[in-house]
Amino acid sequence: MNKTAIITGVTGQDGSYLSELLIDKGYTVIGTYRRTVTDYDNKMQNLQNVIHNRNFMLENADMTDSASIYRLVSSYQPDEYYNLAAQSHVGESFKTPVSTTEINLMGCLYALEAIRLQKPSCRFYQASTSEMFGDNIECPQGINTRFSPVSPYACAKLAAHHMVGTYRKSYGIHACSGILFNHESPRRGENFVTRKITKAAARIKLGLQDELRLGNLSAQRDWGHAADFVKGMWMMLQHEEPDDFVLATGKTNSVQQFLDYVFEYAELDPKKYVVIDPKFYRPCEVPKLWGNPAEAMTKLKWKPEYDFEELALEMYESDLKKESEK
Ligand code: NDP
Ligand code: GDR
Repeated sequence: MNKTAIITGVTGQDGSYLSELLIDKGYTVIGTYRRTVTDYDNKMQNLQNVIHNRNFMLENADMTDSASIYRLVSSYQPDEYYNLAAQSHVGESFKTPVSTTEINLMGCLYALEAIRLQKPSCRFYQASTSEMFGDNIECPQGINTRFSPVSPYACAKLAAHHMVGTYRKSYGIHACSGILFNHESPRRGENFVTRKITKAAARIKLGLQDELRLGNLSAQRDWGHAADFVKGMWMMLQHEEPDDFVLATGKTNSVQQFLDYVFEYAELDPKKYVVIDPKFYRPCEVPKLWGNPAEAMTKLKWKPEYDFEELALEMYESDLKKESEK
């Protein structure tokens, strides 16, 4: 029998790639989004490849509304539940610490409780994050590295992470946390640094913009492609033993290196266009993320296919096309 999966946060970057993957595998996908008064078409932009598929359904739900999460699990009795919904911007979480915590922690707890009470055999995936390693610069960071979160975003995600482990141990729920390092794509939100850079480079190239304002260029990140990472999420839930896994490429680059690579490809001199703006600095920074995905590679046979250069160029080319068609 075909499986049914709930994906919260389906309109985001990962939700859209995961929907495509699951539909290709024959799943029925229930994707949740939160209604806003304006901009429905824009919200659905990432879902163009699945939105008309008869095995894809959209449901309205808010992660801060326990009743809506409970209703979803109760009515669809899912085989798998992927909790991707989050206030996912680290910098923004300093400005909205309470709502970030409500969404990122309580949303996870509501789902775990709904599963425990309504469908305990449902397998659960939680979107944990390398931000939980925070300012611990032990490198590379792996499954046994000490957590040291330094933002409201990461604190809420770490509490949710522990909640997942607690439900697994206490109730035997097949619940897994994927500790994912940064992953990007042409569908990345425009206020994350990679997309901000590729979009600006494209617009500068086309004469539509003449300045790019950025914050800390020395931060280092382990950047992979979202399409590779959603495969790892699915693999975690197919693994017999529920466990936590790190997904990363195993390589790290600075924001400056990402910037230089994209601008050089676009034949632009970053010095002419980039302005450092303190507005984009965070009260506390995560200086270096560099992941060790050894367990995922051996136990799940997961392996990322994209490298840093392919990722950056795909994002730039996509932005160049979008901006020139506007
Ligand atoms: P996005 O920001 O692209 O997507 C987040 C999704 O969550 C959006 O669909 C958003 O909808 C939804 N959402 C936010 N608040 C609520 C709410 N209150 N109720 C319902 N839905 C809500 O994130 P990504 O796709 O990049 O990431 C997916 C998950 O993985 C997130 O939990 C993120 O924290 C985590 N993660 C991401 C990594 C990355 O590098 N991309 C790395 C590690 C973890 P709306 O449009 O309405 O805001
Ligand atoms: P991050 O991603 O915080 O790692 O979280 P982001 O792209 O926002 O920042 C990466 C690094 O770039 C520096 N930076 C800037 N960042 C933004 N957004 N805008 C700027 O102008 C800018 N200038 C420099 C940041 O200070 C930071 O060091 C992402 C999110 O997807 C999280 O949800 C996820 O959990 C982690 O990755 C792993």
